[in-house]
Amino acid sequence: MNKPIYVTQPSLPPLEEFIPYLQQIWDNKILTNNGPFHKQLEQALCDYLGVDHLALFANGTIALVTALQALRIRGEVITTPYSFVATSHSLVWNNITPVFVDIDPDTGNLDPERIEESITPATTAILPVHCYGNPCDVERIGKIADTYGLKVIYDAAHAFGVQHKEESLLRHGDLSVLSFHATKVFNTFEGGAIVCPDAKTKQRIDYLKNFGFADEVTVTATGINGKMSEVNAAFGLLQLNGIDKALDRRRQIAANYRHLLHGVKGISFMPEITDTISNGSYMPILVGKDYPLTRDQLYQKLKDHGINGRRYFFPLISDMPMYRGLASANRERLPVARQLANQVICLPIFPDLSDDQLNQIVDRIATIDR
Ligand code: T4K
Repeated sequence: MNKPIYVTQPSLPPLEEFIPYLQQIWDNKILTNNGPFHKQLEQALCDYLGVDHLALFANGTIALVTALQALRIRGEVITTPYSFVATSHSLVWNNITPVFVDIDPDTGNLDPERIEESITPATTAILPVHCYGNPCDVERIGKIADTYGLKVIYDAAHAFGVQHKEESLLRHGDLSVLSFHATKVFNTFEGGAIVCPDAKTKQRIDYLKNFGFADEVTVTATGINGKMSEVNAAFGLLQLNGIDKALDRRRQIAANYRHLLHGVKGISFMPEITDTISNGSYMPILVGKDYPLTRDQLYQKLKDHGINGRRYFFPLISDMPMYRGLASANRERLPVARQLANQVICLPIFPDLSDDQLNQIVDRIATIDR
């Protein structure tokens, strides 16, 4: 069997390129707490992403938890069942009740048509996800939020570098939260960030991620330790040098998959979204009734051949034991999300995936009897 291929693999620059960064950390002995690399990476990411303010975090989950704290969100929050568990977990860690709303099958994102019917007097915010980097309907979500006086926090864990209508997708909503986990298009081993529009909010977030400290003796809030270390920040700066090339290669692989799998009966894709430059973060295919194998059979067949796709996002969050009891988790309320969760396989996509590997994957899908 060939070497296993995983759903993703982080791109790593040559190790010797990282040594000078480590040398600087060894020389100045600042390991964390808003050190020089941390400051540099915050600025470099604002410049690269085209956003005004960004606060680095130790990971995306603690950034989500803190974003909800920063805006003092309480009560109920409307969110999607079709995501990684961290989205809903961040609500529960803040004693907030997630209210699951069904999704749009073309994007995997919250369906704006279904949001208003779930708003109650306890609703304070909407927490949508730009699933697979597909932009949410930011205009309509923004309008609903304005009408009902709700905050919007985008879980943008998949959306690094996505441009929508000629600007960063991260400029929408009150806050956007990024993940820089090893499996993401831009990684700092572990890491994350909150993107915010104004300096005052950024300051509150900076206090919250550092136990609430405003200065040596003043604690302004019950903050947490969510800081990114200098090693992670230095690695982020190095990674940023290669990000354009990495995104280009991802987009090329996505286009190749679409081209090569076009016409395979029973296999389809989500439509490409207009006015959007995607980041090729995930490569979801939908396995339909016309395909000779079920989704799970194809998933297993690929696995047997060393091709480790993933069923992101199966099971639905709303079907997990800790959420199942919620009224909004009722099976009948989420038919589109359920259907998608039962159809999707995310195929391997990462910059170092070779054309040979890609052809091998396509061949396994297109050729049924092997
Ligand atoms: N919101 C959304 C919408 C998210 O998708 C996520 C994370 C978050 C919030 C939370 O952000 P963080 O707190 O994680 O920053 C992975 C990731 O652990 C998770 O970050 C990610 N979403 C989720 C979609 O995928 P798993 O359990 O599938 O990861 P794992 O360990 O099975 O990795 C997948 C494959 O990647 C492996 O089979 C091999 C490869 N891999 C993985 C790692 C960790 C490597 O080659 N190297 C590595 O270091 O959750």
